[in-house]
Formats: sequence, structure tokens, C-alpha cells
Amino acid sequence: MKRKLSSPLLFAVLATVTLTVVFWLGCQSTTRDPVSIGLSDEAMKIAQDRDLTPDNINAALSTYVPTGRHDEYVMFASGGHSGQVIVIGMPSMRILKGIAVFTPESWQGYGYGVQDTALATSDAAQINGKPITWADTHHPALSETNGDYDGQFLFINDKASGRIAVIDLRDFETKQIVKNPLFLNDHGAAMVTPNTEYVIEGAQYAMPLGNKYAPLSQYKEKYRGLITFWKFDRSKGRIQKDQSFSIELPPYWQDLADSGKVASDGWVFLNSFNTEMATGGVELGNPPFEAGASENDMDYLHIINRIKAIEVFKAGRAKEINGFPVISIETAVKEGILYMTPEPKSPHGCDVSPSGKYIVVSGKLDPHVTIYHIDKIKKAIADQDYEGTDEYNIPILRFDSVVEAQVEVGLGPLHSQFDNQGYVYTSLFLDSAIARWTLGPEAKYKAPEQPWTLVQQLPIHYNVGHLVTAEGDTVSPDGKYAVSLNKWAVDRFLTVGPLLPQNLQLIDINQAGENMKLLYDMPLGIGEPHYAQIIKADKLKAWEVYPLGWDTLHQKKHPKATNKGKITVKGNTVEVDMTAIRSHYEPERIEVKKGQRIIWRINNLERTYDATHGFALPAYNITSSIEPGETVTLDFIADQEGVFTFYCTEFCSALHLEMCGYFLVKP
Ligand code: K7E
Ligand code: CUA
Repeated sequence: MKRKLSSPLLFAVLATVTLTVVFWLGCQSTTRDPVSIGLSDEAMKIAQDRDLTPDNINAALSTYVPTGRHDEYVMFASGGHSGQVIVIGMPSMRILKGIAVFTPESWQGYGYGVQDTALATSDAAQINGKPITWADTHHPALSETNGDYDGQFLFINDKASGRIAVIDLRDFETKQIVKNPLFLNDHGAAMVTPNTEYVIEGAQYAMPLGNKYAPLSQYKEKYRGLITFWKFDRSKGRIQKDQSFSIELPPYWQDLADSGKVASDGWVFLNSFNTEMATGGVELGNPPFEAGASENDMDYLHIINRIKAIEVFKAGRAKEINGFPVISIETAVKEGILYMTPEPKSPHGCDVSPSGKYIVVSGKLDPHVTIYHIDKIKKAIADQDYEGTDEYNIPILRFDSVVEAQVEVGLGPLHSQFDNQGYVYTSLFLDSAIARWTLGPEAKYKAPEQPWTLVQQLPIHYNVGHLVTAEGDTVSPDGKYAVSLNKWAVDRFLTVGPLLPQNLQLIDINQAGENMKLLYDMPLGIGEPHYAQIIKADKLKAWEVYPLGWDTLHQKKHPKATNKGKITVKGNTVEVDMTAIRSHYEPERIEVKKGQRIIWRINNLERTYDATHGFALPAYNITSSIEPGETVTLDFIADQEGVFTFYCTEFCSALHLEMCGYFLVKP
């Protein structure tokens, strides 16, 4: 509800605001004359004309970033079924970039003829020989050093096709896409180990391993779940497929995963639903999946000993499926790699606290979050404190032995995040709210007799999926901001047709107690972000320009880079070495014969910040972005005769329109 401002109240608010701003500006600079800011009268009129409440004004002042100044944080949000990553500055909530990952993107020249891209070079861009040009990105993961974001790499999964991408944060470009050889979907991915030795990928909907066929009547015998440990080589900036392996899991539908850290380093937690092993068939009179997969009061949290799994893999004790090493359930049980414990009910989020001691699980159909303690888990394993085994002989740790606490937070709890005050934030899908509660003995503010307490429920708009806090997945979260990644926007923005944007709501979590405040609504109309991670902006050390003659895919000097334009004909191949600098290409005339192969390299010789050139070749479906210093390669057959004009697509100078040339293909 909006309160209309009475004039004295408005005056008081603006006076406070003015004084604060004047004081702040005074601290920033001695050259600015506070009187000349002229905030009070004019600002008061704006506030009245725009019908703003004191809270509105505070929120506006908390998020406004003046021109030329930079945001304090950067959020990397998954782009859902756009298949991309969206980069957002905070607190302004301005979109800084979309990173092309799995889907072609013409502005970045990604997927339109340029050879030096992850999409063009990866066999994971095809499945069974068919090009896959989209993805469903869910969980971005920043690389970590000792459990803290280091700003070097970003990983993201494709839920649809079971793929993982590697993005280099020196240039915010995708460098590698790997495809899981055993599985055609995933979900609990991408999650990194505290030093990014491994990128973890958990499965989702069970299927026969290796993309084989088996009827649903053989579900329990032939269908399986999976977790994959992709080895990451930081110096190469690549996942090393030949050092990676999987563990076979039961055909429960594995969901969110998280890597242990500090106290729980070496362990991985992965929850699951559909431990009922329902196989659907509503059309046959069976319960639909939504009912069949929700019958049990408890599902299973998977507890995986990563260190032992690596030992077993390195000892060559994994079997091979599709040429990829898989530790069988039997071996995993025998070697003490795999345990389970009950978790209520149809869980979704699985989040390890900054100290690594607590594992927070939320059941979509249970109003509580359940908190497990790693020491209790370790003790139960050592004591073989099992309540039995599941159908696959996996030991089940007794629930009461491993649970530390349960907190009633509200309806439809999904995901949890942490801050620097010992609060936990849990998204409530059904209540459309963010719950703030205290993390037991780690909370700074608590009633001593109630270490695990719900503190506040902040309404959001509407139906939040994930939420994210600043550096919230690290060993030292920053607090300060949270973002509620809401699935529904409904009436929050102008209606733009029946397909509405998502609503990302920025929340101030700086103050203790019941003081979370909504600051800003950001519509995002380019795909559905599921998860996001927020890093302090000064940890990112992105390049301003590339070193001259740069192969950006391999991040090294391009062997054929040149600063001299030339055309070389070798048999039926025409090699074009072209330079681009404001405001011309050289050469400008390319004459070839129909049917010739054209290898066309374009070298951007600029050394100036932001001096990007484009290259468009219509009818050949080619477009490229050549950033300062970059050398790109096009490789195609001149299979259409005629006269084609190529031109620069970036408005690079006053004579940008003259930056063009003729590509003549003789019959
Ligand atoms: Cu949408 Cu993490 Cu894929 Cu929950 S997930 S919302
Ligand atoms: Cu180069 Cu426009």
C-alpha cells in the first residue's frame, strides 16, 4: 500500500535525505558546492508529482548509480531457456551484458560463421549429429579459491541436454561446452568444489545410462540417476574429460546439489524426489507424476564422499559406459562413497552454510527447512547408525541422528542463502515471500533460548524460485543485498502480451531483525533466470582490449594474425587476411569464383577501449564481432554467385558507413 505524503512528512524525509547526500558529497569532493545541488525544492516537487512515499525515496537513493559511476556488485543470472547468461550490475540492476553460451547470438558473432567459438568447435553443439541451438541454463557457478569467488571462471549447466559450459571472465566469453556422455538432462549443476578442482553435475529425470533404450516397465532395473565430477584445469581453462568420472545413482530424480566446504569439505550433498519411482502414465489411469512422485513423506538426501570416489576412480575401479568411467552403485556402497538420509518432502533446495557445518534442505511440500550437521553425519557413518537400506542396498543414516534442527519458515520453501550475520534466507514459493531465520549458534542476533528462529517474512511479487545473496555461496558471504528471482510478475509492469517478464526484486538485507526491505523491481524479459550468483565487482579483472592478434577461443596469440591485408589463392582455396581499423577494411574488394573455399581472417588492429568492429556478409548468414586486438576466422564455401556487400555492423566512427567492401562471386 502506498501512503501519500503529507507535506511536513515529505519535508522531513527530504531534509534528511538532502543532509545525508550533502554530507556524503562533502566527503567525496571538496569542489562541489552543496548549495548548487539544489536538491530540496526540486526534489520535493518531483517526489510529490510522482506520488512517492518516504520508502520509495529511500529505495531510489539506495539503487541509483549516477552516470559514469560503477555498480558495487555483479550478478550472473542464468538465462533459462534462452540458453545464455545475463550479467547485471547491482544495486542499479542494469543489464550489462548477455553472454552467449549455448544459443547463437548475432551481436557477439556467436554461431553465425565465426570458427573461433565454443559453439562452432564443440561436438557438444550437436547431439546424435543434429545441431542443438538452444539450452535451458539453470545454475551458474563462479570459480572459487579456498571457498571464495575468485572472479576467474563461470560455469553453467544446460538442464535440457546435460551439458556444462566454461566461461572465461577475462573476456566474458564461452570457451568450452561439454556434453555428458551418459545422460540427456541434468539439474544439480553447475556446482564447484572449494578450489574448483571439480565441477559437479547431478542428474534429473532418470534414464538408462548411455542414452540406451529400455521400456518403462524396466524402470527399477534399467533406469538410473547419476552424478558427474568434471575435472577442471584452471591453467588451461578447460574441463578435462579424460580425468572426469561419474557415479551411478538410483533412479530417484536427483535435484539440487551442493559441495561441502570447510567442515564438510570433501563431501557432496544431492537431494532427490520421486523416490517413489513413479513412471507416470496419467493417460493409462496411473497417478500423474505430480501425485505419484509426491506420495512419500520422505525422500533421500544423497551424501557422497568425493575424496573416496576420486580414489576409487584413480585406482581404475570404475566401469566404462560409452567410454566414460562410472563407479557403480555396488562399488560406491562397498567403498563407503554413497549414503542417504531421509529428507522431507519432495525437496528442492540443498545448501551448505558458509562454515560448512550445516546442510539446509527445503521440502516443497513441507513448511520447514531441515538442517543437518556434518559432524552428526560423519558420526552416524562411523557408527553405522543406519535405519536400513534402500532397494539398491544403499545405507540410510537415521534421520534423528543426523538432523540438527527444523525451522518452520512458511509455505513452499525452495532455496536458501546466507549472509555475514548468521541469517539464512529461504525463498517461499507458495507464500510469495522471503523468510529470514537464524542459523543456530552461528547467528549474531538471536534469542539464546531459540537459536533457530524465523525472524521475518518479506512479501515479494510473486512466487519466488531461487534467491541469491551477495557472495552467498562462499565461505564469507557479504550480506548487504539479496535478489528474489520471481517466477511470476503478473501486475508489476506494463502488460506486454501474455508472455510476461520475470521479476527480479532487489532486497536490502543490511539491517538486523525484521528489517529486510524491498528496493527495486527489475523486469527481465529474455529468458527465465533460475539461479544467479553475485560477486563483488572489484574481484573481476576483465580485459579492456585483447592483446594484438588474439585468438580469443584459446586465449593466445593467433598463429596467422597479421597487420597487413592480403589475398592468397591456393588451388581452390582463397585465403583472405583482412585488417579492420577505423574506418576501413583492407582489402576492400574480394573477388572469388563460385565453389571456392574461403578462409577469411579479420584482424582488428585497434588498441582503443571499446573500438569494436563488426562484419556482416548477407546471404551467407555470417556476422561477427571483432573486438580490439581480436583475430577471427570465417571458413565457408562461396556457393552463391553474385555481388555481396559486406559492412561493419558497429557504429565505430563518423565514417562507419564507409567501412564496407564488395565480395564478388563469379559464376
Ligand atoms: Cu528453477 Cu535451481 Cu533449476 Cu529451483 S531450479 S527455482
Ligand atoms: Cu567499424 Cu563501423
